[in-house]
Amino acid sequence: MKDFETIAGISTPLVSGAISIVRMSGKDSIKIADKFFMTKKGKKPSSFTPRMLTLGEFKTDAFSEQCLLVVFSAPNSFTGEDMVEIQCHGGVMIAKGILSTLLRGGAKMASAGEFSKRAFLNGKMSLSNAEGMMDMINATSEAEIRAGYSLLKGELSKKAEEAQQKLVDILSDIEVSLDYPEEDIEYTTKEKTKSALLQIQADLEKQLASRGAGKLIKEGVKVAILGKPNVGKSSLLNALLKDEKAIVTSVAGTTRDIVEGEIAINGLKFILFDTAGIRDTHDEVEKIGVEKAKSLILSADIILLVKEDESESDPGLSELLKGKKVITVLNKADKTNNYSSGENIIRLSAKENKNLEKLTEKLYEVATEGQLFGDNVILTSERHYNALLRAHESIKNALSQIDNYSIDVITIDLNLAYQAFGEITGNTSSEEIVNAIFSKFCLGK
Ligand SMILES: Nc1nc2c(ncn2[C@@H]2O[C@H](COP(=O)(O)OP(=O)(O)OP(=O)(O)O)[C@@H](O)[C@H]2O)c(=O)[nH]1
Ligand SMILES: [Mg+2]
Repeated sequence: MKDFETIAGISTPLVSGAISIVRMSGKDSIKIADKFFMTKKGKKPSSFTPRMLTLGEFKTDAFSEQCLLVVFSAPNSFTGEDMVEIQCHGGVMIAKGILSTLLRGGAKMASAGEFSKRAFLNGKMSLSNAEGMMDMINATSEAEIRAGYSLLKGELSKKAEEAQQKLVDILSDIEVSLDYPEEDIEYTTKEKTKSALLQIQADLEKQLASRGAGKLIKEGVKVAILGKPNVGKSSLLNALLKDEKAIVTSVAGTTRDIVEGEIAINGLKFILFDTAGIRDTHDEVEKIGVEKAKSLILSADIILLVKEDESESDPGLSELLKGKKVITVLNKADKTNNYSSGENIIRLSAKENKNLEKLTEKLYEVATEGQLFGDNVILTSERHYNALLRAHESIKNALSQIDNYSIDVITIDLNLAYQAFGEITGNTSSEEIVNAIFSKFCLGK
């Protein structure tokens, strides 16, 4: 374990609440706690049983606080170092008073993510475990939390470690074959190496292909609601949101600005954008709205093209919609009482809330393309994607050279691949990358 300075920070949000937690990590933390905390019977933290909450009095210059303290001794703590956690009454000033007392006692103020960074540096978790933890903390949908949990559990880093182990095996085989440079050994080594590399390549391709789904999970699926004026776009938005968010009137051209709202379907986040009805207009404000609606098409993942009836003429969007995922919504089905739906055509009534579940099912199906967010690793992070892309490139290079050159030529590429995998586990990442990742964490985390 490395020796770092003892740090202290407030780990709960700085708002008034029921309790706050102040914590310290580092070899002096228990010694510092001894200076300020004592039980009724005069016992100090250094005599406490680790992992047992103990009631006592914490003395600051300004006040004395009755609170709970728990000691963790290295390496059995979150950071792997000696740690002290103080659970005091909530409220900003009490926690701040305790923190400044600890700083006076010799602790250094923890920077954002420093506790987690120490956990990583002390080998308590891999880099991608830590990123998974942060993803879980910041998750706004169930799919995000599931993906974060998979990272935290180490599913991705396990795969990266396995690939690294395979590369080490290959590299040592090559080493051996170079020491015994008879033809046939090199030949069998080449064949063995090739099949091992092809296996790594296939695994990588599967993981890289999950990036699309990973983006949707992290950023949400962007859905633009488009159509002519008065077809019921805003009514549809409101019905999906179960909220009267957008203004609905019988006047064509009601919506001008883009109105946005979020829903979850099967735990996946969808961001809905209601837009101005598309038509030629001389109204200056409406014109801007129509342009905004059209430009939204580019960034949307799915378009809901709302119509009142199937034979309705195209509102002049067909060029723009080329190559996009479009679901046609035939609204106001209550007028005809025909709710039959076809492939990518859903009949519904936004006003009467009928058949909306057909649409949400369809949205999920189209967004995920039938791909299940099951047990597979899903790449939600651009950093991981880039690392695996580099690993893939190096493996590809190695495979393209293996038949034409002496086998030692590929060791350079194999080492590069090893390094790229190591950026996921953290065993080859530079200090800069590590710092950048942990600086995104909260203070006190
Ligand atoms: N019968 C029936 N009327 C509907 C339905 N959905 C919307 N309407 C009516 O259609 C009119 C227009 O609805 P909006 O939701 O404002 O339509 P819009 O497409 O947003 O219109 P613009 O913002 O002007 O482009 C309103 O009078 C709604 O009450 C529906 O499912 N059935
Ligand atoms: Mg509208």
